[in-house]
Amino acid sequence: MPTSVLVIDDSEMVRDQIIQTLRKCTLFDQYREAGDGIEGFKALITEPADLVLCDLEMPRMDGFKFLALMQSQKGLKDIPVIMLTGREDTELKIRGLEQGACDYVTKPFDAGELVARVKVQLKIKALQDALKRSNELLTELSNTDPLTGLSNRRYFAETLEREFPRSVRKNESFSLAMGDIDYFKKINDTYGHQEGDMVLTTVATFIRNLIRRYDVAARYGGEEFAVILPDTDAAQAIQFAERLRKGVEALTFSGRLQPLTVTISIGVATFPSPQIDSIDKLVRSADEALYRAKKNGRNRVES
Ligand code: GH3
Ligand code: MG
Ligand code: MG
Ligand code: MG
Ligand code: MG
Repeated sequence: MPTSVLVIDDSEMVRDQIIQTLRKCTLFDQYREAGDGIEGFKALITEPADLVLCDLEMPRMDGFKFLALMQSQKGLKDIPVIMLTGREDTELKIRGLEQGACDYVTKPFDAGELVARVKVQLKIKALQDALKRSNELLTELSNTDPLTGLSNRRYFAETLEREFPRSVRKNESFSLAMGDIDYFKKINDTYGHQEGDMVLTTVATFIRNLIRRYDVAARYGGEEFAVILPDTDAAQAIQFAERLRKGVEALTFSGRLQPLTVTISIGVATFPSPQIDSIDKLVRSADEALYRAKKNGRNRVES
């Protein structure tokens, strides 16, 4: 990604001097300029920058209005802004810092100081970006089952808490399918635990490829899977479960597992229906349907 800086000042001479100074140190790939806050804001909307240097006193839109506008925009408020102020403008510096600027450079500026201050802001920005990425990774990790890569039970519960009320509000149906691999213990006993794991990841990958974009598939327990199906009525949910059941039955395995056929029993529950008016009842109902599927011979869908 090319790095870019935006210099906003109503004086073309000041803009030129700043850009020349930064160019000498090749701190950025792109140097853009704007003559006032409005132009500057438009430039950022078109394409964000890694750093903004902004004059305070400008016609049309001054630096303070520009800062306020940036703070109000989700995609812009994390871009560091260094103010350009007069040497004696202590009040303005304080106001600017309070309104979201991260530093200031006084005019007429000293080239060495300008470069040093810009470097500090780029360093902070790099750290912030790294922190954001590692937070995203951490969230991803804490939501994911390590063996299968499906969502884990924690994320499953969180998704239900979020999506179920949303569906109720929108007057949409909402379904849940709970599947449990049949006689899985026997697979482990016959082929070993590692091969058992391989069966789990193969089934999980199949489920992941079967679901739609807004469905959430989770590993609910050892060899139990749950699929959240928003905006899905009872008939559609049963249809989905049947496709899942048939698909698992048709999976083929390689290596030592080769002749193996795996089957899955599935219970389905849907909101709205007479007994189901809460997340708890939805889960319990899917679980009871799964129990019936087991009792009625396995490799079945019940609702
Ligand atoms: P049923 O048809 O009634 O579901 O029978 P089952 O054998 O599948 O059910 P049971 O609950 O008796 O056994 C589930 C087994 O799944 C027992 C447990 O050792 C195994 N298991 C749980 N988690 C894992 C795992 O992560 N890897 C492997 N390989 N096995 C697991
Ligand atoms: Mg000015
Ligand atoms: Mg089980
Ligand atoms: Mg069991
Ligand atoms: Mg089982």
